[in-house]
Amino acid sequence: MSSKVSQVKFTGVNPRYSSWSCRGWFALKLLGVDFEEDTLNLIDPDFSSKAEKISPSKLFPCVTLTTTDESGKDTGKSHNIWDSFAIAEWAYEYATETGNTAAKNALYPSDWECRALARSAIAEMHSGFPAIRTHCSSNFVTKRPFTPEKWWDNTNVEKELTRIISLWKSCREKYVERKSDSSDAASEDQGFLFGTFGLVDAFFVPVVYRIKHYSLPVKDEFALEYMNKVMNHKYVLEWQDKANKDTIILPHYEYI
Ligand SMILES: N[C@@H](CCC(=O)N[C@@H](CS)C(=O)NCC(=O)O)C(=O)O
Repeated sequence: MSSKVSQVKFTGVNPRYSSWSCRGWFALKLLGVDFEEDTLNLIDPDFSSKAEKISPSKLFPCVTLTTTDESGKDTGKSHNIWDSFAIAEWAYEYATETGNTAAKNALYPSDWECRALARSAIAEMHSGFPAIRTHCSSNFVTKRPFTPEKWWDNTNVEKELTRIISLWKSCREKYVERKSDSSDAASEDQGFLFGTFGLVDAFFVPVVYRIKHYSLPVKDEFALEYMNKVMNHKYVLEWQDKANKDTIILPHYEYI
């Protein structure tokens, strides 16, 4: 018997800090479904017991789906999708299965060559860049001056930053090439990596914040322009608002 998604619930953690939560949340925004939202607090003494009831890995974001059967009756079952990349892939599959072409094209580029590169860029972001993650922990609110003596001079942060900018450029080059080669690839060009703000841009939002909020030295014109576009996108501004309203301070992400 086939089941149908009747309700989508998003659970994230501390929006002031959680880079992974925002990526999963952007995927649902791009999918364009109505969803309920809940936020857990990493320093709540009951975090672990609350987390294990929702996410099998006890890591967030996690999306919980409620389903109905063919007659529209609640199946009484819920399905959890944890990990930002899994949520992104589920969103694309759901848009595809429900024939929602607008959402499908909002999530990933319609051209397969662009889509393959977008997925590779997301995967590289999802599993890579350990130096930036370690030394510039995610914080959507607090801005710091550039302090090279702290970690810039003796870590791989600069190398990773160079790679990130080169990855952004290769996405953009592929998009421009495919746009002129194939009418299928020609989404409206708003200057994002593949035209409009999609999953690939969403996965780089926390990196853009790290660059801006740790005042990392970026001189590349394209990168500067791209980062400004990202920070002014409506979903990013919405997340920024959530982060600004989050008053729970996690000292180990704040006073570094
Ligand atoms: N690879 C995972 C990482 C998820 C992750 O590490 N989430 C952090 C918050 S940003 C978390 O839930 N931490 C819980 C804990 O530290 O107990 C993803 O992409 O979703």
